[in-house]
Amino acid sequence: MAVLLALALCLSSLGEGAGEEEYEGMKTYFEQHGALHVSGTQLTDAAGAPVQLRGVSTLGLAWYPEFVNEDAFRTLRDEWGANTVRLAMYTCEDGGYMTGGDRAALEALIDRGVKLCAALGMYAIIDWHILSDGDPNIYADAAEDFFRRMSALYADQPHVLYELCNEPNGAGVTWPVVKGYAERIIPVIRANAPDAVIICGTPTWSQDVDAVAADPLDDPNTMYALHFYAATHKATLRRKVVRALKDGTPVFVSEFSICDASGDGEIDYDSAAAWRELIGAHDLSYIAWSLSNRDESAALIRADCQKTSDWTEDDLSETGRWLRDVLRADRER
Ligand code: IDC
Repeated sequence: MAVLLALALCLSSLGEGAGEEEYEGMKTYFEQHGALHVSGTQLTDAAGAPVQLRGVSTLGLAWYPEFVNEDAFRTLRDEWGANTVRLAMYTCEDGGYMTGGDRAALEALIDRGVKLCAALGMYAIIDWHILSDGDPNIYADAAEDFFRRMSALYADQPHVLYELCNEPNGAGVTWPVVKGYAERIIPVIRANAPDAVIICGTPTWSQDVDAVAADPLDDPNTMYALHFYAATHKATLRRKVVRALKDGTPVFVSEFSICDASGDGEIDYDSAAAWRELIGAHDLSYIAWSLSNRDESAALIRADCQKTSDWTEDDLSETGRWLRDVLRADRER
Protein backbone atom coordinates (compact mmCIF):
# COMPACT_ATOMS: atom_id res chain seq x y z
CA MET A 1 0.00 0.00 0.00
CA ALA A 2 2.78 2.38 0.98
CA VAL A 3 4.59 1.53 -2.22
CA LEU A 4 1.47 2.18 -4.29
CA LEU A 5 0.91 5.48 -2.56
CA ALA A 6 4.51 6.50 -3.16
CA LEU A 7 4.15 5.54 -6.81
CA ALA A 8 0.93 7.49 -7.16
CA LEU A 9 2.51 10.54 -5.55
CA CYS A 10 5.53 10.18 -7.78
CA LEU A 11 3.46 9.93 -10.95
CA SER A 12 1.24 12.79 -9.89
CA SER A 13 4.24 15.08 -9.67
CA LEU A 14 5.00 14.56 -13.32
CA GLY A 15 3.60 16.96 -15.85
CA GLU A 16 1.08 19.73 -15.89
CA GLY A 17 -2.15 19.59 -13.98
CA ALA A 18 -0.84 16.89 -11.68
CA GLY A 19 -1.93 17.08 -8.14
CA GLU A 20 -5.36 18.27 -7.26
CA GLU A 21 -7.37 15.11 -7.91
CA GLU A 22 -4.64 12.81 -6.63
CA TYR A 23 -4.41 14.66 -3.33
CA GLU A 24 -8.13 14.87 -2.74
CA GLY A 25 -9.12 12.95 0.33
CA MET A 26 -5.59 12.99 1.72
CA LYS A 27 -4.96 14.66 5.03
CA THR A 28 -3.68 18.21 4.83
CA TYR A 29 -0.29 19.02 6.32
CA PHE A 30 -1.98 20.73 9.25
CA GLU A 31 -4.30 17.77 9.83
CA GLN A 32 -1.26 15.53 9.92
CA HIS A 33 0.83 17.68 12.23
CA GLY A 34 -1.31 20.08 14.29
CA ALA A 35 0.24 22.46 16.80
CA LEU A 36 3.98 22.94 16.32
CA HIS A 37 6.76 23.16 18.88
CA VAL A 38 10.49 23.59 18.94
CA SER A 39 12.63 20.75 20.21
CA GLY A 40 16.34 21.47 20.27
CA THR A 41 16.96 23.10 16.90
CA GLN A 42 14.11 21.24 15.20
CA LEU A 43 10.56 22.31 14.48
CA THR A 44 8.32 19.43 15.56
CA ASP A 45 4.67 18.54 15.38
CA ALA A 46 2.08 17.85 18.07
CA ALA A 47 3.46 14.32 18.43
CA GLY A 48 7.08 15.46 18.57
CA ALA A 49 7.97 14.33 15.04
CA PRO A 50 10.11 16.66 12.88
CA VAL A 51 8.25 18.91 10.45
CA GLN A 52 9.43 21.14 7.64
CA LEU A 53 7.31 24.15 6.73
CA ARG A 54 7.69 24.86 3.03
CA GLY A 55 5.99 27.62 1.17
CA VAL A 56 5.85 31.09 -0.23
CA SER A 57 5.70 34.62 1.06
CA THR A 58 3.42 37.26 -0.33
CA LEU A 59 5.14 40.42 -1.51
CA GLY A 60 3.82 43.53 0.27
CA LEU A 61 0.18 42.81 1.11
CA ALA A 62 -0.66 46.40 0.23
CA TRP A 63 0.80 45.99 -3.26
CA TYR A 64 -0.45 42.58 -4.38
CA PRO A 65 -3.63 41.90 -2.40
CA GLU A 66 -5.14 39.94 -5.29
CA PHE A 67 -2.82 37.02 -4.59
CA VAL A 68 -4.48 36.42 -1.22
CA ASN A 69 -7.25 34.28 -2.65
CA GLU A 70 -8.47 30.75 -2.13
CA ASP A 71 -7.61 29.43 -5.59
CA ALA A 72 -4.07 30.79 -5.33
CA PHE A 73 -3.45 29.10 -1.99
CA ARG A 74 -5.07 25.89 -3.20
CA THR A 75 -2.89 25.91 -6.30
CA LEU A 76 0.17 26.38 -4.13
CA ARG A 77 -0.90 23.53 -1.90
CA ASP A 78 -2.09 21.00 -4.46
CA GLU A 79 -0.08 21.81 -7.58
CA TRP A 80 3.14 22.97 -5.97
CA GLY A 81 3.19 21.12 -2.65
CA ALA A 82 3.42 24.13 -0.34
CA ASN A 83 2.17 23.79 3.22
CA THR A 84 2.69 27.38 4.42
CA VAL A 85 2.01 30.96 3.35
CA ARG A 86 3.80 33.94 4.87
CA LEU A 87 1.77 37.15 4.97
CA ALA A 88 4.27 40.01 4.64
CA MET A 89 3.07 43.37 5.92
CA TYR A 90 5.59 46.13 5.37
CA THR A 91 5.84 48.64 8.18
CA CYS A 92 7.68 51.40 6.37
CA GLU A 93 7.75 51.12 2.62
CA ASP A 94 5.04 52.51 0.37
CA GLY A 95 1.62 52.01 1.92
CA GLY A 96 3.21 50.46 4.99
CA TYR A 97 1.53 50.06 8.33
CA MET A 98 3.56 52.94 9.81
CA THR A 99 3.66 55.08 6.69
CA GLY A 100 0.07 55.92 6.00
CA GLY A 101 -1.09 52.49 4.84
CA ASP A 102 -4.72 51.52 5.35
CA ARG A 103 -4.36 49.55 8.57
CA ALA A 104 -7.86 48.12 8.52
CA ALA A 105 -7.38 46.91 4.94
CA LEU A 106 -3.99 45.38 5.77
CA GLU A 107 -5.39 43.58 8.79
CA ALA A 108 -8.36 42.38 6.74
CA LEU A 109 -5.91 40.88 4.23
CA ILE A 110 -4.04 39.13 7.03
CA ASP A 111 -7.33 37.82 8.34
CA ARG A 112 -8.29 36.56 4.91
CA GLY A 113 -4.92 34.83 4.54
CA VAL A 114 -5.08 33.25 7.99
CA LYS A 115 -8.62 31.98 7.34
CA LEU A 116 -7.71 30.59 3.91
CA CYS A 117 -4.78 28.73 5.43
CA ALA A 118 -7.05 27.32 8.14
CA ALA A 119 -9.59 26.17 5.56
CA LEU A 120 -6.89 24.57 3.40
CA GLY A 121 -4.93 22.98 6.24
CA MET A 122 -1.85 25.15 5.73
CA TYR A 123 0.27 27.08 8.21
CA ALA A 124 0.24 30.90 8.15
CA ILE A 125 3.03 33.25 9.21
CA ILE A 126 2.11 36.80 10.20
CA ASP A 127 5.17 38.89 9.30
CA TRP A 128 5.80 42.39 10.70
CA HIS A 129 7.95 43.29 7.73
CA ILE A 130 10.45 45.88 8.90
CA LEU A 131 13.06 46.85 6.32
CA SER A 132 14.09 50.51 5.91
CA ASP A 133 13.15 50.97 9.58
CA GLY A 134 16.17 48.85 10.48
CA ASP A 135 15.75 48.97 14.27
CA PRO A 136 12.57 47.16 15.34
CA ASN A 137 12.46 49.27 18.51
CA ILE A 138 11.51 52.35 16.46
CA TYR A 139 7.93 51.13 16.14
CA ALA A 140 7.83 48.74 19.08
CA ASP A 141 4.73 50.41 20.56
CA ALA A 142 2.77 49.82 17.38
CA ALA A 143 4.21 46.30 17.07
CA GLU A 144 3.08 45.52 20.61
CA ASP A 145 -0.41 46.69 19.85
CA PHE A 146 -0.46 44.80 16.53
CA PHE A 147 0.74 41.49 17.98
CA ARG A 148 -1.57 41.84 21.00
CA ARG A 149 -4.57 42.04 18.69
CA MET A 150 -3.35 39.42 16.24
CA SER A 151 -2.58 36.87 18.94
CA ALA A 152 -5.94 37.55 20.60
CA LEU A 153 -7.73 36.98 17.31
CA TYR A 154 -5.86 33.74 16.57
CA ALA A 155 -5.30 32.52 20.12
CA ASP A 156 -6.99 29.19 19.47
CA GLN A 157 -5.60 28.67 15.96
CA PRO A 158 -2.42 26.65 16.13
CA HIS A 159 -1.72 27.01 12.42
CA VAL A 160 -0.58 30.61 13.00
CA LEU A 161 3.07 31.56 13.55
CA TYR A 162 4.23 35.07 14.45
CA GLU A 163 7.29 36.69 12.86
CA LEU A 164 8.37 39.58 15.05
CA CYS A 165 10.53 41.65 12.70
CA ASN A 166 11.47 40.70 9.16
CA GLU A 167 15.01 42.06 8.83
CA PRO A 168 16.68 44.14 11.53
CA ASN A 169 19.58 46.03 9.95
CA GLY A 170 21.83 49.04 10.25
CA ALA A 171 24.62 50.34 12.44
CA GLY A 172 24.06 49.59 16.09
CA VAL A 173 21.24 47.12 15.48
CA THR A 174 23.05 44.29 17.23
CA TRP A 175 21.59 41.12 18.65
CA PRO A 176 21.07 42.63 22.14
CA VAL A 177 19.09 45.48 20.53
CA VAL A 178 16.87 43.03 18.64
CA LYS A 179 16.59 40.85 21.72
CA GLY A 180 15.34 43.83 23.75
CA TYR A 181 12.55 44.33 21.21
CA ALA A 182 11.65 40.62 21.19
CA GLU A 183 11.48 40.66 24.99
CA ARG A 184 8.79 43.34 24.73
CA ILE A 185 6.72 41.54 22.10
CA ILE A 186 6.96 37.88 23.13
CA PRO A 187 5.11 38.29 26.48
CA VAL A 188 2.34 40.14 24.66
CA ILE A 189 1.87 37.19 22.30
CA ARG A 190 2.31 34.64 25.06
CA ALA A 191 -0.55 36.18 27.07
CA ASN A 192 -2.89 35.01 24.30
CA ALA A 193 -1.05 32.23 22.50
CA PRO A 194 1.18 30.56 25.09
CA ASP A 195 2.50 27.87 22.75
CA ALA A 196 2.50 29.43 19.27
CA VAL A 197 5.77 29.26 17.36
CA ILE A 198 7.44 32.66 17.09
CA ILE A 199 10.15 33.61 14.58
CA CYS A 200 12.55 36.35 15.62
CA GLY A 201 14.56 38.31 13.04
CA THR A 202 18.32 38.60 13.48
CA PRO A 203 20.75 41.46 12.75
CA THR A 204 22.19 42.19 9.29
CA TRP A 205 18.92 41.55 7.40
CA SER A 206 18.34 38.31 9.29
CA GLN A 207 21.72 36.82 8.61
CA ASP A 208 23.38 36.84 12.06
CA VAL A 209 21.84 33.66 13.42
CA ASP A 210 25.25 32.83 14.85
CA ALA A 211 24.99 35.79 17.24
CA VAL A 212 22.08 34.28 19.13
CA ALA A 213 23.59 31.29 20.92
CA ALA A 214 25.60 33.34 23.41
CA ASP A 215 22.45 35.08 24.61
CA PRO A 216 19.24 33.43 23.37
CA LEU A 217 15.68 34.45 24.18
CA ASP A 218 14.17 32.76 27.17
CA ASP A 219 11.30 31.21 25.25
CA PRO A 220 11.09 27.55 24.28
CA ASN A 221 9.03 28.01 21.12
CA THR A 222 10.98 30.76 19.39
CA MET A 223 13.08 30.19 16.29
CA TYR A 224 15.48 32.60 14.60
CA ALA A 225 15.20 33.92 11.05
CA LEU A 226 17.85 33.31 8.44
CA HIS A 227 17.31 35.01 5.07
CA PHE A 228 19.39 34.42 1.97
CA TYR A 229 19.45 35.45 -1.69
CA ALA A 230 21.52 32.77 -3.36
CA ALA A 231 23.30 34.95 -5.94
CA THR A 232 24.57 37.24 -3.16
CA HIS A 233 24.85 35.01 -0.09
CA LYS A 234 27.01 31.95 -0.36
CA ALA A 235 29.41 29.75 1.59
CA THR A 236 30.16 32.32 4.31
CA LEU A 237 26.51 32.62 5.25
CA ARG A 238 25.99 28.88 5.00
CA ARG A 239 28.84 28.41 7.49
CA LYS A 240 27.08 30.78 9.88
CA VAL A 241 23.97 28.62 9.69
CA VAL A 242 25.91 25.47 10.43
CA ARG A 243 27.64 27.16 13.36
CA ALA A 244 24.33 28.45 14.75
CA LEU A 245 22.74 25.00 14.53
CA LYS A 246 25.79 23.43 16.17
CA ASP A 247 25.45 25.94 18.98
CA GLY A 248 21.82 24.91 19.48
CA THR A 249 20.02 27.80 17.77
CA PRO A 250 16.77 26.82 15.98
CA VAL A 251 16.95 28.36 12.51
CA PHE A 252 13.95 29.10 10.26
CA VAL A 253 14.47 30.28 6.66
CA SER A 254 11.48 32.61 6.58
CA GLU A 255 12.56 34.36 3.38
CA PHE A 256 14.89 33.52 0.51
CA SER A 257 15.27 33.65 -3.21
CA ILE A 258 17.80 32.41 -5.72
CA CYS A 259 18.57 35.75 -7.39
CA ASP A 260 20.54 38.58 -5.76
CA ALA A 261 19.64 40.52 -2.63
CA SER A 262 17.89 43.27 -4.60
CA GLY A 263 15.24 40.69 -5.49
CA ASP A 264 16.37 40.97 -9.09
CA GLY A 265 19.35 40.09 -11.29
CA GLU A 266 20.67 36.73 -12.39
CA ILE A 267 19.70 33.46 -10.77
CA ASP A 268 22.59 31.49 -9.33
CA TYR A 269 21.57 27.86 -9.71
CA ASP A 270 24.80 26.48 -8.23
CA SER A 271 24.44 28.51 -5.08
CA ALA A 272 20.74 27.61 -4.97
CA ALA A 273 21.69 23.93 -5.12
CA ALA A 274 24.17 24.35 -2.27
CA TRP A 275 21.51 26.07 -0.15
CA ARG A 276 19.02 23.37 -0.98
CA GLU A 277 21.44 20.73 0.20
CA LEU A 278 21.98 22.56 3.48
CA ILE A 279 18.24 23.02 3.99
CA GLY A 280 17.63 19.34 3.30
CA ALA A 281 20.47 18.13 5.51
CA HIS A 282 19.09 20.04 8.51
CA ASP A 283 15.38 19.80 7.75
CA LEU A 284 15.09 23.57 7.80
CA SER A 285 11.75 25.19 7.05
CA TYR A 286 11.89 27.48 4.03
CA ILE A 287 9.67 30.20 2.57
CA ALA A 288 10.31 31.70 -0.88
CA TRP A 289 9.97 35.37 -1.80
CA SER A 290 7.57 36.27 -3.45
CA LEU A 291 4.05 35.46 -4.61
CA SER A 292 3.64 38.22 -7.19
CA ASN A 293 4.06 39.06 -10.85
CA ARG A 294 6.29 42.09 -10.21
CA ASP A 295 8.87 42.57 -12.94
CA GLU A 296 11.81 41.25 -10.91
CA SER A 297 13.61 37.90 -10.71
CA ALA A 298 12.31 36.93 -7.28
CA ALA A 299 8.66 37.15 -8.36
CA LEU A 300 7.32 33.64 -8.84
CA ILE A 301 4.83 34.57 -11.55
CA ARG A 302 5.83 36.05 -14.90
CA ALA A 303 5.30 39.79 -15.22
CA ASP A 304 3.13 39.35 -18.29
CA CYS A 305 0.84 36.83 -16.59
CA GLN A 306 -2.27 38.29 -15.00
CA LYS A 307 -3.60 35.05 -13.52
CA THR A 308 -3.90 34.96 -9.75
CA SER A 309 -4.17 31.17 -9.43
CA ASP A 310 -3.95 27.92 -11.44
CA TRP A 311 -0.69 28.88 -13.07
CA THR A 312 0.72 26.60 -15.73
CA GLU A 313 4.43 26.09 -16.24
CA ASP A 314 4.40 28.89 -18.83
CA ASP A 315 2.92 31.33 -16.33
CA LEU A 316 5.82 30.90 -13.94
CA SER A 317 9.03 32.90 -13.87
CA GLU A 318 12.35 31.06 -13.88
CA THR A 319 12.35 31.30 -10.10
CA GLY A 320 8.78 30.07 -9.96
CA ARG A 321 9.61 27.01 -12.04
CA TRP A 322 12.64 26.21 -9.88
CA LEU A 323 10.62 26.58 -6.69
CA ARG A 324 7.71 24.49 -7.88
CA ASP A 325 10.08 21.64 -8.77
CA VAL A 326 11.75 21.88 -5.38
CA LEU A 327 8.46 21.94 -3.47
CA ARG A 328 7.11 19.04 -5.48
CA ALA A 329 10.23 17.00 -4.80
CA ASP A 330 10.15 17.80 -1.09
CA ARG A 331 6.50 16.90 -0.78
CA GLU A 332 7.47 13.35 -1.67
CA ARG A 333 10.22 13.09 0.93
C1 IDC B 1 11.87 43.91 -2.08
C2 IDC B 1 10.89 43.62 -3.19
C3 IDC B 1 10.83 44.80 -4.12
C4 IDC B 1 10.50 46.03 -3.30
C5 IDC B 1 11.49 46.21 -2.17
C6 IDC B 1 11.13 47.38 -1.27
O1 IDC B 1 11.27 42.43 -3.84
O2 IDC B 1 9.86 44.59 -5.13
O3 IDC B 1 10.51 47.17 -4.13
O4 IDC B 1 11.53 45.06 -1.38
O5 IDC B 1 12.26 47.89 -0.66
C7 IDC B 1 14.64 41.50 1.49
C8 IDC B 1 13.39 42.04 2.08
C9 IDC B 1 12.32 42.19 1.04
C10 IDC B 1 12.88 42.67 -0.30
C11 IDC B 1 13.82 41.58 -0.81
C12 IDC B 1 14.44 41.88 -2.17
O6 IDC B 1 12.93 41.30 3.17
O7 IDC B 1 11.36 43.11 1.52
O8 IDC B 1 11.82 42.82 -1.18
N1 IDC B 1 14.86 41.34 0.18
O9 IDC B 1 15.20 43.04 -2.11
N2 IDC B 1 15.72 41.14 2.15
C13 IDC B 1 16.66 40.77 1.26
C14 IDC B 1 16.13 40.89 0.00
